[in-house]
Amino acid sequence: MPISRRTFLRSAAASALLPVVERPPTHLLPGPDGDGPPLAERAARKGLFYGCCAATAYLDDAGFAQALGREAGVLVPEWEGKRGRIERRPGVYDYSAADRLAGFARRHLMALRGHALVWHLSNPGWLDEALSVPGASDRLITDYIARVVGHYRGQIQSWDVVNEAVEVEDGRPDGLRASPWLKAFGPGYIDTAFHAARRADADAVLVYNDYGLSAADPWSASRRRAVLALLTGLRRRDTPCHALGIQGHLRAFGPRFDPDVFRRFLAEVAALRYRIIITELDVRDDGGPTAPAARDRAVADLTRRYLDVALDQPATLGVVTWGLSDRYTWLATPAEHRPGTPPPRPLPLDDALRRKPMWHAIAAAFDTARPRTHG
Ligand code: 9MR
Repeated sequence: MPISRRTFLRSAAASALLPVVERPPTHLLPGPDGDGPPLAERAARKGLFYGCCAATAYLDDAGFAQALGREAGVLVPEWEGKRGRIERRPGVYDYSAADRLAGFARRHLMALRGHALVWHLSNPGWLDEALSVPGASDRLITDYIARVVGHYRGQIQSWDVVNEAVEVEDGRPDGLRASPWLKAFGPGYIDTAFHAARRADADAVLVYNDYGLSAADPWSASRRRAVLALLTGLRRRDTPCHALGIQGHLRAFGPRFDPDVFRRFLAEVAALRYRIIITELDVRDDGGPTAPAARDRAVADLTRRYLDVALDQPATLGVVTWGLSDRYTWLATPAEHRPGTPPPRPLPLDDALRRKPMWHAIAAAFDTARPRTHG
């Protein structure tokens, strides 16, 4: 049953923190699969949001673009919002690709997430060089953020301001990654970035985003500890970071997922007064049975158990999957996929854009989530 237009508009905002995005009634119709409303609507009914990442190349695929416009209420540039794409030459900003994604989002009345301002990967070569010069200026952070966040001011629901700053293996007591940023400026670069983002857009939800926070193994436990320490410090210093982005790259046949461990972590994050966004959900399905149906079941089962915990935490605002269809996933790239093994099926729609068990798992998790009562 389609929800009322008013409910949709209110809940598309996901919280008082997020801007309302208006979508026309056509978006409330069931998809061609005939098995009910899209994920964006199911999330919005509960005051949550659902979205996914995409790249401009996928928009040229008409079938995919249609599925994207229907299922997702939030769009995230998969890589074309990164510095290596936007500032290829120092001080020369090229927003053409990210703007095309923003235009798609606008036309389909989707909200936009920004990803990612300060990361150790996908940077232009000149930047790594500039950061390695002794006495480098922190304007290498603040100028970029002022320009890019300023360019999208008013269009972005939430920004991944700092991405993946934790790497316990680097051996620092604080668990921070010995990234070019940290080497140039010390741990304060994280605060510098959030303050710059806040100055450039006072309304966007500012997010610290990281991976390896969900499973029960010791490696994930050490990452959780480091992230909690980081969030505690940011809060103590009154740094304007509003939410933790939990990437959620899961493994169906990997380290055990323990709902209680994850639940406790979310509660600790919420107790520090952070909101939570699941920002890059997908499920690796290698290392188990090869039959697609068995893999799909395992992926869906883990997705459901994971999201039931995530959505049970009142601080959680929404869920973004890292892609929509198995047709386009980073897990199929040569760096991630072993030749001769079955193509990965980590996302809600299969490569023919049909809804998979994972889609139904996400739908059911939204359907059973407690409604949010944002002001
Ligand atoms: O999926 C993204 C892929 O297309 C890019 O080539 C890659 C490098 O920019 O980044 C991938 O997305 C990553 C995200 O930005 C941060 N978390 C891990 C994601 C998967 O590597």
